[in-house]
Amino acid sequence: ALRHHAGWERAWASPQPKASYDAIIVGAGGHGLATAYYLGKNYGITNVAILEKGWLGGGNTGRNTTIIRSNYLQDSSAAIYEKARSLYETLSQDLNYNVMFSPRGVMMLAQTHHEVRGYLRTAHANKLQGVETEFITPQRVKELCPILNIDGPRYPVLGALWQARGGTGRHDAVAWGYARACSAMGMDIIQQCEVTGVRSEGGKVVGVDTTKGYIGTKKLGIVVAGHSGQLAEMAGFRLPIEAVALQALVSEPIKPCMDIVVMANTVHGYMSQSDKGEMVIGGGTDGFNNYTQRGSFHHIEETLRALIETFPIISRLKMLRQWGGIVDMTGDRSPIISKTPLGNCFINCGWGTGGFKAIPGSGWAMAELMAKGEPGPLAAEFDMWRFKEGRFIDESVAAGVAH
Ligand code: FAD
Ligand code: PYC
Repeated sequence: ALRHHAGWERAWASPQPKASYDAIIVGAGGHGLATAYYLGKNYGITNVAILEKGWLGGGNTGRNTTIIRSNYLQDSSAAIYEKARSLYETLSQDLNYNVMFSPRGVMMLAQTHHEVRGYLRTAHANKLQGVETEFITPQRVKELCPILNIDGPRYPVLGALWQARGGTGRHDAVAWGYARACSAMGMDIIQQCEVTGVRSEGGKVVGVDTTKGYIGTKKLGIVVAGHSGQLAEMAGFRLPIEAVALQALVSEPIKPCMDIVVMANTVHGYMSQSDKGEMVIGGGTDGFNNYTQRGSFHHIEETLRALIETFPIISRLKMLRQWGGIVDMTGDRSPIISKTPLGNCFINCGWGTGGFKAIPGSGWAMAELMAKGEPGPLAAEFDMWRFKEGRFIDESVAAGVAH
């Protein structure tokens, strides 16, 4: 059947780099591509190159478990994650590309009294922020997810934070849809093009060295997730970011048995079912810094042990695939969307274990920052200097994934 694909039109062009651009984005993950897209769509800036050292969407964007929600505690977080979630609602129509957004509902189990208090607080905060969530009883948990064992054995389910409009999307399609739209606007997506240096004059960025040669630019956006520290070093500043591996795995496909997403953060595991029937599973981050896109072995055991307690019916499932991504963790578990010490050089990073859900909102805010040179309301609180000044945006509970 593949020979019928021979005449298919490519979704995006693969040009050679021009000598210079109005803006260069480093990193063709979801956040980099969305930044480029909204630069074009919202500000008419289309003389843009997106430089990618591997293949587009091959970083964390193509490696995540696709959970989308906006049930964060702090106002600035709720604003940007809810902006992203609401953009996801119409993203397929906006891009004319099916990103398979599935608002099937996301449930975060409360399995200790401390967690009950924490999630009640989040539900109250979300009400004030206009984000629809609710704290639900164990009986409602069981109704929504009959395969869940709410009695324990280690930690009984005491309730859950439920966001009915949260869900999942197709991660590759998000990258591909934005890429096609960027290419259609005349932007250059240049894969296999690693940025190896950042050049400046008079305190302002003037271009980048790459494996395809020097490319000039008036503005630079660094959007490289786990490699942010390396790019920042090239641009002459340091970031409060740690790179660690986060892994996921999928089972063999089975009949539909679960139509929501469940996160069990006390026992450290979460699960949803893909359209193909595979159970999509993940756990916590590695406890040490590393750049292996793999993750350590003991986490697989710990995650599966936790999920077998929570969902006993998966105990005899075979696992098909396992992989990891390098996530960029900040101390307060919130992102950085910021100007930098280098003029006309901007950075978007620190989404850590939770940035897939944020892609449209993050791109929207980063495009505004790059176009205007100053952050708009969505990005205003997420500058990198908050770590120096102690203005933390603590989201360690809402991040959901064990760190
Ligand atoms: P990436 O997609 O990693 O893109 C950065 C790109 O920069 C890469 O393609 C890389 O090759 C490129 N790059 C790096 N250095 C250079 C260079 N020198 N020159 C050129 N290009 C360079 N988030 C959620 O919201 N929900 C989830 O369920 C979820 N699950 C996850 C599960 C796992 C296993 C992992 C690893 C992550 C998960 N995340 C989740 C987090 C989410 O995947 C990330 O926050 C998000 O994808 C980051 O996107 P990005 O575009 O910033 O980074
Ligand atoms: O941010 O919701 C999330 C998430 C779940 C699993 C990994 N990240």
